[in-house]
Amino acid sequence: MQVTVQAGRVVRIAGDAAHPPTDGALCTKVSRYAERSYHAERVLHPLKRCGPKGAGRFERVGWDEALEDIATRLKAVAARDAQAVLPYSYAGTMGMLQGESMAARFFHKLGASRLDRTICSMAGTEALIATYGGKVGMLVEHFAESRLILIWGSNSIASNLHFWRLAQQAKRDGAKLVCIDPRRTETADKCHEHLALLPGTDGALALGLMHELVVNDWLDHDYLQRHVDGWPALRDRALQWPPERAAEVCGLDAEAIRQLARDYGSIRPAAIRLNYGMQRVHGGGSAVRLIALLPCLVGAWRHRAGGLLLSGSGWFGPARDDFAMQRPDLLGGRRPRLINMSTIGDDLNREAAPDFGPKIEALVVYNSNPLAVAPQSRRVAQGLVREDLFTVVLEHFLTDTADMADYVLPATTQLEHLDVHTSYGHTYAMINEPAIAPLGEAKPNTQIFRELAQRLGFTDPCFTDSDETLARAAFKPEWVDFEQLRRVGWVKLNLPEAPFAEGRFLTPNGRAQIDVPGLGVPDHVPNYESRQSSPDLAQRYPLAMISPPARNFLNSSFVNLKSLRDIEGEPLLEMHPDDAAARGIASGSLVRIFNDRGSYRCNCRVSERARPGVVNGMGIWWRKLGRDGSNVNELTHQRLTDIGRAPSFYDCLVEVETE
Ligand SMILES: Nc1nc2c(c(=O)[nH]1)N[C@H]1C(S)=C(S)[C@@H](COP(=O)(O)OP(=O)(O)OC[C@H]3O[C@@H](n4cnc5c(=O)[nH]c(N)nc54)[C@H](O)[C@@H]3O)O[C@H]1N2
Ligand SMILES: Nc1nc2c(c(=O)[nH]1)N[C@H]1C(S)=C(S)[C@@H](COP(=O)(O)OP(=O)(O)OC[C@H]3O[C@@H](n4cnc5c(=O)[nH]c(N)nc54)[C@H](O)[C@@H]3O)O[C@H]1N2
Ligand SMILES: [Mo]
Repeated sequence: MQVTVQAGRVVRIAGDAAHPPTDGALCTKVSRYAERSYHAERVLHPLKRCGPKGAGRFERVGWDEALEDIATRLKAVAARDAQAVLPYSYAGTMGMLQGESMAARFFHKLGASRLDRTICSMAGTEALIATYGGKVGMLVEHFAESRLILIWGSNSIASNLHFWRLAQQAKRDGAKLVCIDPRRTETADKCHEHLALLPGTDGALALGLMHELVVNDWLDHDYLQRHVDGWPALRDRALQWPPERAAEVCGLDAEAIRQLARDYGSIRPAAIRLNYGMQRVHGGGSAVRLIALLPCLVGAWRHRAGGLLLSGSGWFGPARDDFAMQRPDLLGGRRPRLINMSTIGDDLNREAAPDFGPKIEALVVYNSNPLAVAPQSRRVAQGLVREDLFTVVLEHFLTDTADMADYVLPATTQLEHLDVHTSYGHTYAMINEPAIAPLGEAKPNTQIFRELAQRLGFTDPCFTDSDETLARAAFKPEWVDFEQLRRVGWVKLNLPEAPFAEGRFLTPNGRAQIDVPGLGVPDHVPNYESRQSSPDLAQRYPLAMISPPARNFLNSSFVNLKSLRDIEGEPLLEMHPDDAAARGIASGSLVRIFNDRGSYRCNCRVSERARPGVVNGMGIWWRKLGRDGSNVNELTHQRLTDIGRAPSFYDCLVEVETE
C-alpha cells in the first residue's frame, strides 16, 4: 500500500504496482483506509465509563489516570490469581508487532490466562498439520498456469482478490474454473461450473470424487506409493462412497460429481484453492484432511501449478522469531490455563470451578470485536455486562465490544504505526512503515502494553524494547534481511517452486499422512445441525444458515464507514425463491430469523444466490448498526469443530418468518 502525505495528512492510498502478489490493486475496503483513519468517530483520547455497564457512555480522561487505574485493578485481580485476567485479541491487525509482541510479553509476565486463538482457521490448520506436517501449500503465483482450478469454499472476488487475478489469468489461458460453494457467489458467477452443495458436506464430496478416481483408475500409483502413508485404508473408505451416496448427502446431482472427478482425474495441472469458509462446520477438520489428500491421489503436486493452497502461513514458520517477539520464557515455570476464544460466551459466564479455574474477572481486548464476531452473541453480551467484570478495550472506534468496556484506550491505525507482516495467501514478508504521526492521543498497542508493564513494575529490559527493535527481531536474518525489507517494502521467502514434487512433506517421515494417531482415517462428519443429523431440530428450524463475509466489510471492521455501508445497504438475508414462496416472503421485506438461541431481524433478498434449503446471512454487521442491536451471531452456537477447537459458524439451523 502506497500512501501519499501532504502537510502531515494522508491524501491518497493506492496499491503498489511493483509488489507482485497485489500487482497495484487494493480491495475496495482497504482503499478507504484514509476515510477510516480520519473518521469523525475515531476514539482519540482515553475514555472511562460513566454510565451503567454496557451503556456505551464514557468521559474523557488523561492517559496517566487511565493507565494508573487499570494497573491498580489488574494488580488487585492478579494478587488473587493472575489467571482471572484474560487477554482477547485476533485479526484487527495481523501485524507481528501490534498483534502479539509486547502484549504477549505483558500477559506472560503477569501469568494471565492464555487465549486459544481458534476463531478463524484452527480446524483447517490442524488438519493440514496432521496431513502434511505444516500449514503449507502451493505458491499462489503458480495458479496462473493451472489448467483446472477448484475454488472450494471461497468467495475469492470478495475475500481474496489477489488470488482472483491469477485465476482469471489462468481462465484467459484456457483453464477450467469450478466453484464449490453453497452460495452462488460473485465468484461462482464467473466460474465454468458451480456445485452448490449443502453446508458441511465437503467431506462427502471429496470421498465421492475419490471413489471415481479409484474405480476409473485415475490415480498416480507411483506418487501414492512413494509419498503417502495409509492409502489402502482411504481407498477402502472411498469405495463406500459412490457418487449417488455422496450426491444424496451433498444435495447435488451424482452426474455433477462424476464430471468433476473426470476433470480432476484428467486435466493437468490441477489446483485447489481451498479456503476457510468450508471448515466452519462440525466436520470442518475432517473435510480439510480429505480434500488436502486429493492432490496426492492424482499426483498433482508434481507440477508447480498443481496441488492445493489453503494457507501458506506455515512457510513463514522458520523465518519468524516468535520466541524473541513473545518471550514465553517470561512465564517461568507457570502454565496458565488456556481459554478458547470461540467459547468466550460461556466462559465469561462461568463461576470458579476445579475444571475451569478462577472466574474471569478482567478482560483486556485488542484487535478484536468479540461481541460482534464470536458465536452466540447473547451469551457474550451477558458476560460482558457483568458488573464484576473489569474490561479494557484498545480500539479505533466505539465498537459493540468497546461499548461494554470500563476503559477504552485509543489505538493507532496502520497509517500511524510501524509493523511487519507475514501472509497466509502469498509468501512475501512485508513492512508497514508509519505514514503519519498518531492522531489525537492514540498510541500503538505495543506502547500501551509497555506503559502498563512499567506501572505493574515489570523491570525486565524486554519491556522497554522499541518498535524498531521489535521489528528488527521479528524475522530471522537468514530468511528476511531487514535492510532489504526496509528498502523494498517486502522480501520474498526463498522456497522451492513445486515444494512437494518429490514428496518431502513436513511430516516427520516426509510422507503425507492418512491414518493419523488420535484422528484415524478421515471420514465425512455430518453437521451438528442438519436435516440428516438432527431431524427433530430440523422440523422446527428447517433452513441451514451460513454467514459468510460481506464483500465490503472485513469481518466487523469497516462496517462503520458510510461509503462502504452505503454499498452494502443494510443487514441482509438471501433466500431461494422456493423457500420464500413457501413462507409468503417477498423480496425486500423485513424478516425475523430465529432458533432456540435467539432471533435477528433484517431485510430479505429473494435470490438464486441462495440454494434451496440454505439461507445466507451476509456479513458481520455491528450489532448497534443492525435493526434491534443484534447481528447474525445471535443465531450461531458455540459447539466446536471435530479438529482444532474452532467455531462452527456455518453449521446452524434457523427458521425465517415475515415480520
Ligand atoms: N471482503 C472480505 N474479505 C475478507 C474477509 C472479510 O470479512 N471480508 N475476511 C478475511 C478473513 S479473516 C478470512 S479468514 C478470509 C476468509 O476467506 P474465505 O474462507 O475464502 O472466506 P469467504 O470468501 O467468505 O469464503 C467462504 C465461502 O464459503 C462458502 N461456504 C460456507 N459454508 C460452506 C461449506 O460448508 N462448504 C463450502 N464448500 N463452502 C461453504 C460461503 O458461501 C462463502 O462463499 O477472508 C479474508 N478476507
Ligand atoms: N458469523 C460469522 N462470524 C464470524 C465469521 C464468519 O464468517 N461468520 N468469521 C470469523 C473470522 S474468519 C474471524 S478472523 C473473526 C474476526 O474477528 P475479529 O478479529 O474480532 O475482527 P474484526 O471484527 O475485524 O475486529 C477487529 C477490531 O480490531 C480493531 N483494530 C484494528 N487494528 C487495530 C490496532 O492496530 N490496534 C487495536 N487496538 N485495534 C485494532 C478494529 O477497529 C476492529 O474493531 O470473526 C469470525 N466471526
Ligand atoms: Mo478469519
